[in-house]
Amino acid sequence: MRPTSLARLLPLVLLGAAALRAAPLTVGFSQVGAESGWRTANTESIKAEAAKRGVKLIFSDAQQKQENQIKALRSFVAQGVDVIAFSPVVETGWEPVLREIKQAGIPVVLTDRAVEVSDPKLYATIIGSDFVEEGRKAARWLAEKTGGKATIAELVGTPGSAPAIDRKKGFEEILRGHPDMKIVLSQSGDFTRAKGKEVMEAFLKSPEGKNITALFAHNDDMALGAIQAIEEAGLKPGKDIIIVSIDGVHDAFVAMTQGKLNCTVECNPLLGPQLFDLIDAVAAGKSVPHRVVVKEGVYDQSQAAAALPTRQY
Ligand code: GYE
Repeated sequence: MRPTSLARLLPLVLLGAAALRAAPLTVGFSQVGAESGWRTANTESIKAEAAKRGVKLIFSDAQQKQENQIKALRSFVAQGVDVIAFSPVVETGWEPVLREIKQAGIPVVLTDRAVEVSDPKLYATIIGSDFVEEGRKAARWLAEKTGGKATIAELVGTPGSAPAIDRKKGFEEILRGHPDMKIVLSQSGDFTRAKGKEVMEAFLKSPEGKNITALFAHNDDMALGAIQAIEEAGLKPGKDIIIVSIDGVHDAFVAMTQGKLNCTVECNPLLGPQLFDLIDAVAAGKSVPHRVVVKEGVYDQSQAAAALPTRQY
């Protein structure tokens, strides 16, 4: 080839490279479901951020079932997405599909819930909350409020999920320092309002239920369901039974201003911007921290009215 024709070709080659680099990222995202106010806010944050950045998002809702998530992950591989992100319903059972994804050369970014795997390199990074600390915060607040004396019912999150396991762990850790605080009833309400109500109804009818002075719900939605059950049983939520839950969704703040919920420990679902920063970095082959933790607070009734107008979820 003569040098003149090479010179003519060069701009075309450069243009092609630029076009390649500018091609929008395709990201497959498998969400847990739509079980709670937290989850709705989380989904909205992720979709809005993808749209803002011009990312092609293939979104899939697992309806709280691991088998649906595994199917979605395999279909992302088949579609050849650039990055796979997901919030795993439960902690275990991910090794085979994560290996398949690794073999396909697609990086994985976990968000919100963690997995238990023998090889931490099966995913690039996880961004989410410290659920153990959230459980500790709930117990510390309850110990302070009750002077270290409480007969507690616990509404547990989805069995096998990271937030259910870790929140219980953190809560019980603090309880060990308070011999007069005891959990007498504990059952899963699957992080939903309907289940929270149903299980609380059963609690209140049981012999141990008659003595409950406090409720620890692993999320606000279950607490809100339980509040209905408590009212229907002719008791006063927030007074006859002190209630602490986790998330900090809008309706929890409303319930606090009404005196029905006593405290919510914040768990921030607005992870979209940080999640896509990590996705972009991973797609560009940059190194990222293996774990990114979100900062969060604790709110009780005395702060609820002032905080309510500024709550974003
Ligand atoms: O607390 C709950 C949701 O994984 C942190 O899942 C999340 C939890 C959240 O259903 O409301």
